[in-house]
This record gives sequence, C-alpha cells and structure tokens, in this order.
Amino acid sequence: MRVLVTGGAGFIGANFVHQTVRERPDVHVTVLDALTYAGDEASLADVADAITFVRGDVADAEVVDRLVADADLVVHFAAESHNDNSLSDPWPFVQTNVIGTFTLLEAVRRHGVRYHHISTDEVYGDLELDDPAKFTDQTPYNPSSPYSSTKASSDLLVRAWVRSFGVQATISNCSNNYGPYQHVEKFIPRQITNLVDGVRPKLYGTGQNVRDWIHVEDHNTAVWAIVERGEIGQTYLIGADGEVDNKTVVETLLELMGQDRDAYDLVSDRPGHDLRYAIDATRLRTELGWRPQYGSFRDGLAATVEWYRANEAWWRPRKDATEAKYATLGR
Ligand code: NAD
Ligand code: TDX
Repeated sequence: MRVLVTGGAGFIGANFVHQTVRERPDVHVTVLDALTYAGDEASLADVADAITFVRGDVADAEVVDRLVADADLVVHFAAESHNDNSLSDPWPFVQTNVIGTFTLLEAVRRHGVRYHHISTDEVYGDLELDDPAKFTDQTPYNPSSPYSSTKASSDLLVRAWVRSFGVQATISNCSNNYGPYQHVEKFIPRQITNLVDGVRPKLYGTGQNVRDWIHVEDHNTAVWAIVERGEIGQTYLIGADGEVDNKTVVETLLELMGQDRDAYDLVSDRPGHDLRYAIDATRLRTELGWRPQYGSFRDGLAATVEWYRANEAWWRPRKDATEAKYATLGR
C-alpha cells in the first residue's frame, strides 16, 4: 500500500510515519510537507531511508495531483495548528487548512483515492467545567478561534465531497495530543523546556481550563483503525478519557522535574480561550474495537519529560524565536 502523509514533518504526522514504518512493512510512505516554521525534517531523520520526502504545499494543485495519482491512501495531517498564531495572523490558517484541504479533495476525487481527514475536537467549541456532557459526533459545530473555524470548514468540505462526489473519505476529531516531537510553542513542551532553562511555567488566565489529553501514539493507532475498519463518510471522535485542568498539568510537571508545585506564573489569558474539551469515544471503542495503550497520563508525561531532556538538540533551535513571539503577546 502506498500512503501519502501530508504534514509528516510535524508533531503528529512524524509520529504517524514512525509508527507506520515500524509496524507496517507492507506500507510505503511518501511525506508531503511544506516545512513551515512548524515542520522539521529532523523529526524524520530515523526513518529517512525508508520513506520518500517531498517538500511542497498542500495548496499547490500540481504537486498534489502528481502525488495523489501515485497513492492508494491519503492521510491529511498538514495544517496551521496553533490557536495563538491564528489570533495574531489568521490568513495562513485559511490558506492551508481550507484551500489546502480543497486542493487534496479535488485530487482524490479525480483519482478515486481513499482519503482520511485529521481534525480536532475544537470544531465543537467548548463545554462548561461542571457540564457532565462530552462531545459526540452529534454535537453541533461551534468553533471559537480562527484555527478551529478553519478546521471546521475543512471538515465540512470533506462531508460535502463525500455526499456530492462519492469521495471515499473518513474524518477523525481528536483531543489534545502530547508526546515526542511536539513544537515548543505548545503548552506541555513549552513548560518542560522552560523548566530545563530555569524559567517558571506560564499558565494562561486562572489555569482552570481543561483539556482531554491523549498520547500521540494512541491517536495514531486510532487513525489506522479508522482507515482499516471505519465506514466511508463517517466521523469518529478520538479521545482517551484524559481530562485534566492546566494547573494540574503544570503542577505535575513541576513535581516530575524536581521543583515546588507552586513555582509557576499566571499570565494574561488567550482571547476567547475555550474552557473545556471532553471526548466521548464510545463509537471508536465499540464499533472499531480501538483501545488506548497509554493508561496513565502521569507516566506518559514523565516519559515526555525524559524525551525533551534527551533531545535538546531537536528543540533548542526553535526555543528563542518561540519565546520572542510570546513576549510580544505578553504571555
Ligand atoms: P504541527 O503544527 O506540529 O505540524 C503541521 C505540519 O504541517 C508541519 O510539518 C508543517 O510544516 C506542515 N504544513 C503546514 N502548512 C503546510 C502546507 N501548506 N503544505 C504542506 N505542509 C504544511 O501540527 P500537529 O499538532 O502535528 O497537528 C497535525 C494535525 O492534527 C492538524 O491537522 C491538527 O489540526 C490536528 N490535530 C492536532 C491536535 C494536537 O493536539 N496537536 C489535536 C487534534 C487534531
Ligand atoms: O504557555 C501556555 N500556557 C497555557 O496555559 C500555552 C502555550 C498554553 N496554555 C493553555 C492554553 C490551553 O488551555 O494550555 C492549553 C493547551 O494549549 P495549546 O497547547 O496551545 O493547545 P490548544 O489550544 O488546546 O489546542 C491543541 O489541541 C487541539 C492543539 O494545538 C490543536 O492543534 C488541536 O487541534
């Protein structure tokens, strides 16, 4: 099987490529990635000999058509992915997340290629802290940020291309991922690398916001389960019952890294900051038999801390520019 992985030099895509090369010798992976500030070919150094890497833009119809014509499956991870950036400069989000997805859909339509669309739980908006409800595939779309609205737009394009043109597609909406190769702009790697640098972790607002954490390996086994056993046209929510508030995440990191649990700073809040996300992944578990392998968030965090300690050469080149960007936002 020939798989085209877009965004394979990013966090989740690179982990997907590693997992696929390790566990599926019958699959040949081609990565299409523009290597934006968020992409890093070094994230694929271990598997460089086993894959084909193409530097290019998912909104470039010519390169996309050529690569899709040669594929049996497209797994589309490429996106502008950071909410804070989408508040400062939304245009790249519209261009990559909406126009890029449109470009891929037109190519898979032309060539009759199976397509899996990677999306986020943020398309559903947010939940109150005391609400017993979780997101399901019946929850109405209600995105808050430029990032999540462009992801919601791309999901709607996929649904329309399935219904109108018979494109063979599935969609997954996953909760917050953590693990190796995540950019230092994101919450967990930012705090780990701050602590390595002797800088206090920074919590937005009150730190009460809740995210539903899943290890990136578990996200990717779910993607393969959907590709292999999912029903065309369906949307699957991916989550591992990992709800934790941000303050607890920071306190746990401080403890794991040998500091006082209250040695953090509260900084100004993200505008429009979603309060809580929570996923009901019952359909994925009952219909496709998927189970997460990472049982304990604390153990997963400890392993992630070790990975960042051992791989400073990977993240160090991006740290200063990331913190300079945050400094302009006062966060
Ligand atoms: P990331 O920012 O780490 O990686 C994105 C990758 O896409 C980078 O390698 C970048 O170079 C590439 N890219 C960006 N624009 C491109 C373009 N125009 N053409 C080709 N490549 C381009 O993102 P991530 O966290 O790995 O997220 C991957 C996908 O998973 C995204 O679609 C995101 O919406 C989704 N998602 C992420 C999370 C999470 O917690 N990180 C959760 C749910 C869903
Ligand atoms: O320094 C920080 N301090 C802080 O309190 C940062 C960077 C973040 N936060 C908070 C904001 C969020 O409540 O931590 C939480 C997580 O923040 P991010 O890592 O920016 O993730 P989030 O905005 O929740 O979005 C993530 O999950 C869904 C991914 O970046 C998206 O791509 C994915 O769709």
